[in-house]
Amino acid sequence: MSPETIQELNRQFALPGAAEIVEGNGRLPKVQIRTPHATGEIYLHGAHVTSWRQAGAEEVLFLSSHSKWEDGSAIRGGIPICFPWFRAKADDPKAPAHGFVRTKAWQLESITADGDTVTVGMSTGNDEDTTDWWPADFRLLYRVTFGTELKLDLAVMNTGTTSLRFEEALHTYHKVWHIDNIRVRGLDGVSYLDNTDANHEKTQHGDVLITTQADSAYVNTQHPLELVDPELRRRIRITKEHSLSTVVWNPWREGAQLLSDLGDDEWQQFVCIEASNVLGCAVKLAPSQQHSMRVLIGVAKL
Ligand code: TA6
Repeated sequence: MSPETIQELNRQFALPGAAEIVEGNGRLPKVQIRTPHATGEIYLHGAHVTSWRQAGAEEVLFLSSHSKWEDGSAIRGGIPICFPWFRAKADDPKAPAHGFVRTKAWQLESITADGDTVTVGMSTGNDEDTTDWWPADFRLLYRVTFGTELKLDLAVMNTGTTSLRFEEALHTYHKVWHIDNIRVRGLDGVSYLDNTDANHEKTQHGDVLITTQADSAYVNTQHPLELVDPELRRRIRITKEHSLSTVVWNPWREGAQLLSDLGDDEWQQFVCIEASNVLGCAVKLAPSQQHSMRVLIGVAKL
């Protein structure tokens, strides 16, 4: 993006001392947020949150040192937005995995401050590229609030004249000290589809420990979760609204070897915990209807 455009965006949206648009990796524009309680950043590319931390605390999100930073590619790490399908598109193997909104520039709509929080609003919608993949009229409005908690609100509007069926996921890469020593609490007894085992349905017993490749879609669950990291001495609390599924993923060594945008051994430094509406929990939206999925991420000391 040209410096003039960044200058123009700052003229329209910057909050001096709290939020400004700067040139990020790959010369992609990002909104940089600094408040007395937190810092964070979100790229216009994919409306992709790539950092959030409470003031004086450790980064909460993982970001690959080998990520691509270009139009048409997804950033590896942070919070990719998966829409309007999850994983491969069922009827078109050539379609981009996880849909087409995480690999394109969104429009910056607003930056507002409320006390010590800053909220950034971005939007995208159908265009000639998207209708090639998915013949639907839609608009997404994503609002991210950076404060002592991180609040995500993804609103989907059906702006067409026919009903929509879509999947969505906020594919959050949580930074961990080492994958061997973390656990995810809150899914005990919940059914999940194991994508490492032909999506067979299984039941979770106790906390989720990651001891091999994990790719589990927990279905019909609105439970709040906790990611416990003894070495970082913190608990990440994840609560969600209007999300009926949660996906837990780590590629492990063998899966990571297939990912050119992940550094050596970086697979040990994250776990994805994804608030979502996927597989049997996909959303149906009548014309003019709107659906908002919300996620609240907080940090507490262990
Ligand atoms: O959310 C888990 C998952 O669907 C895995 O199956 C794996 O494909 C992961 O997403 C990463 O997908 P990506 O297209 O970002 O490499």
